Amino acid sequence: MKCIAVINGPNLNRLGKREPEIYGSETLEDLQDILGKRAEVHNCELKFHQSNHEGELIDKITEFADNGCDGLIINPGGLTHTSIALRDAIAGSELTTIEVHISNIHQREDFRQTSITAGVCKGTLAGLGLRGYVLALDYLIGES
Ligand code: CA2
Repeated sequence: MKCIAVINGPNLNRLGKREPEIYGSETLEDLQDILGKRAEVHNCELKFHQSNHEGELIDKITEFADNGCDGLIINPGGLTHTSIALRDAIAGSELTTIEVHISNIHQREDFRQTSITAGVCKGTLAGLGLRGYVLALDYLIGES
C-alpha cells in the first residue's frame, strides 16, 4: 500500500476561521476528510500533520521518509518564503514532493513571490484552493 504524507505549516490550523476571502471557508479538518476519502478509494495510506513549529515540521518530514512514505504534499505556509532548513529537510528526505499553496502567491505581496522550498519539489500548485491538494494527491498516487 502506498503511503502519502500531507504536511501543513504555520497558521494553517486557522483555515476556514479567518480570511475566507483569501483561503476559503473550509477547515483543515475538511481537508483531511476530503483527502482521506480519496486516499481510501485508491487504497493509499494518508499521514496528515500540521504544526506551527519549524523544527517539528522538519522532524516529521524525516520521520515520514524513514518510515516508508512514498510521497509528500507540503504547504509550508509562511516558511515557504524564509526557511532554508525546511528546504534542506525536503531535499534530504528524497520524497517525491509537491508544494501546494491555497492562494496564488504570485498574485500577492512581493515577499510571497519567492519560494525557497519549491526548487527541491517535483512541482508546485498555487491558487487552486484545497483542490490543489487533491490534484497533488492524484499525481502522487499515480507516480510514486
Ligand atoms: O496560500 C497558501 O497556502 C500560503 O502557503 C498560506 C500561508 C502564507 O503565508 C503563504 O504565503 C501562502 C499562510 C497561512 C495562514 O493561513 C491562515 C488561514 C486562515 C486564517 C489565518 C491564517
